[in-house]
Amino acid sequence: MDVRAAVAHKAGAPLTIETVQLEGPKEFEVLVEIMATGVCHTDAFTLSGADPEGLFPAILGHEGAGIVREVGKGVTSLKAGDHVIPLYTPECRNCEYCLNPKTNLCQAIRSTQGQGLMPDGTSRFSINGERVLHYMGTSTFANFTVLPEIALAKVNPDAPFDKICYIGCGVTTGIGAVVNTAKVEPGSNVVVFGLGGIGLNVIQGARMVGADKIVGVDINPGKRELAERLGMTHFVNPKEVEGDLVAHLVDITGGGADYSFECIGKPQVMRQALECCHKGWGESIIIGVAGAGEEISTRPFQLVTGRSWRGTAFGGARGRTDVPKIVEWYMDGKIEIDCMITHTMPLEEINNAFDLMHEGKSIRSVVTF
Ligand code: NAD
Ligand code: AHE
Ligand code: ZN
Repeated sequence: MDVRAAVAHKAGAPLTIETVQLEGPKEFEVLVEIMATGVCHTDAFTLSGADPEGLFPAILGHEGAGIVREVGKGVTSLKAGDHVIPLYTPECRNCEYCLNPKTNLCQAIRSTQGQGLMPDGTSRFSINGERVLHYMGTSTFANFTVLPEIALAKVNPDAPFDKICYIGCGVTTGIGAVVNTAKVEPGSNVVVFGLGGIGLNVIQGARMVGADKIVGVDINPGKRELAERLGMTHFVNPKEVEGDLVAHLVDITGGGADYSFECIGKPQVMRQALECCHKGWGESIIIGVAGAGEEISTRPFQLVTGRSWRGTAFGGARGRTDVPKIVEWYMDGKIEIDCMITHTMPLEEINNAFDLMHEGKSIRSVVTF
């Protein structure tokens, strides 16, 4: 079938809106009509050329919501008409990783997914017979896409697509990092670096679990107001701190953070996030994604003296199990989403979503089809 998609032909170039051919779902695959998709910083990261796994031409996008239109042979858990959220971290419930409660990183299809291919090693997308690659197994910057059954969470059909698409990455990553990965306890002091689409969800997650001080750090003072609304108790702009930022944060938290979260993707900030943690027990969680060749460093003494460095993907969430629950949290008013969706636009204006992100003017832009 012909579909409308934003195609990334090469690194650093704007996306182009084109008609693309999409093959129907094969065995254990599902055709989904995408109704809305968010634009995450990771899409910009891959488009920039900094992603070691970035391949072109591809259809980016991994924060979508839509409706099942057709299921391939062997699909049993979904049917046409079901409302779904695509999962870049699938949940097969069968692999060594899914069977280990310590991780959410299902590996059933990870190798083909990283090559921009479906599990059978081929792509469903093409333009005039030339292959176009999938991205993160989701490719939500198209009005139709094909995904493996294990990469779809079935959600409440009353939930609005243009809001719950954000649960496909940002909301789940931020809240999940607090709840699943760090397991922040009530009364903890938390420092969040980067108050964008991910960091704000870390903040609302920290508020939800009853954190005490929730310190937000961002070089853009425009992020302050929304962060305060979502639960931030102290704001720090590193550009306005006289002296050492880490010492300042240790001071505000009365000895260091119990938990810190890096939601930017900058190795030098990751170091600050680790070093502002409390001696003896502070844990720093890396969420931000850094470019090819970048590395983190610190004095080993930071770890010897009880701080620990950890990371999280998709907030440690098991998508088919956890994503429908997070949709219910939204429907029940337990978490906020609407206030973070600052812009909504048609697919034709998707490049504007990237511009707004780079200019620091948006939190989340959502494309509706
Ligand atoms: P965003 O652009 O919305 O937010 C980034 C924020 O960081 C902005 O508010 C910006 O002003 C701030 N910032 C930039 N440099 C800073 C500095 N030196 N000090 C303090 N603040 C600074 O991005 P996002 O969508 O929130 O994504 C954040 C990061 O998380 C990206 O690296 C993205 O790729 C990554 N990410 C990871 C996962 C995961 O599963 N691990 C999931 C989603 C996103
Ligand atoms: N491909 C990059 C890393 C990108 C990355 O870390 N992606 C996160 C999700 S970011 C969503 O916005 C992730 O899920 N990582 C785990 C995984 O298996 O990809 C690289 O450095 O190669
Ligand atoms: Zn993302």
